[in-house]
Amino acid sequence: MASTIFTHCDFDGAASAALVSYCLQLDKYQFATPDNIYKQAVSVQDIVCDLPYISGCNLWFDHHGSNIQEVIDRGLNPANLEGANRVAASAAQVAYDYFAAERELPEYFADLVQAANIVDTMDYDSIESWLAPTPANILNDTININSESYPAMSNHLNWLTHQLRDNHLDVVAASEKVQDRFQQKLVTREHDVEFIRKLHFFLPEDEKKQIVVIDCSNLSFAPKFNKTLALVVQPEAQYILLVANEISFGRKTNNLKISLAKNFMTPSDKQLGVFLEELNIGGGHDNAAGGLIRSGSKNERLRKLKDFQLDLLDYINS
Ligand SMILES: [Mn+2]
Repeated sequence: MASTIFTHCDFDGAASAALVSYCLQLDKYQFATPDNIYKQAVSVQDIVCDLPYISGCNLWFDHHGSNIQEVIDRGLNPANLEGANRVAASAAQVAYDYFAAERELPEYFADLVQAANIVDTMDYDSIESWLAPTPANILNDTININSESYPAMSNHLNWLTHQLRDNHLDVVAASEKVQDRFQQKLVTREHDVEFIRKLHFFLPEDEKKQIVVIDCSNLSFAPKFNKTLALVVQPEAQYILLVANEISFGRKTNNLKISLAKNFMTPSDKQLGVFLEELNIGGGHDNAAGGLIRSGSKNERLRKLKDFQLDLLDYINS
């Protein structure tokens, strides 16, 4: 039976899968998130890239310290697992170094790895360079457009991974399909920035205007946008807090979904994931984290959100 490459549904996921696909001559890809990979039928022939380790898979390529730590916590030695894992800027870099040690790789892969490193670590020194229409940014920005369904996005990622396996990323970025998606993306981005401009605010207690808050909990719909675009409106803010209703079975609940991110240009040493874990409402990484504030009524929700915002402000100022 042919092996499947299970990979993350993002740019690094596509880039690392493209490398593995070329080197092992496999062309079946499945895209997953760190959460839903555990529900996928990963068999002993399969390869996992840029996602948590799945016991018994054939090869694993990853660069996330948290995933490597999880392997250690499970009583396994990461060094003994087939494939390659170490903390690095991208899974593509880890896979590249693994295969380059034993063979000559096409030159275009070096550029692909460099692009994955920048995109996956948000290694930009300005908003302009983050939004600049470089081939890497264009490919990354067009992975999901117009709130496409997951199957539609997977379909695009499948095409993209094949393209990146066989071509330089500049060629793929210049293709009609990607350029067409990019034009659509620019239109929605424009809308998203205007939307954030209208909705954003700072807490009165936040004298230094550190946390830009985007509260969508009074909206009747669930907006889908990249909250980091708040930095276009407020480039000096250090943190972005997005608040939205939790939707369950198509209905709004009284619970609030919160997500937090740092300004990628000036990241502090605060651990946002640890902060949410300690409040017992969520978790995540140092630079980005998310959680759920549970409440039984609208009043409780308002009170808990206010308490949370003040806790966050305290933590940031501590
Ligand atoms: Mn990655």
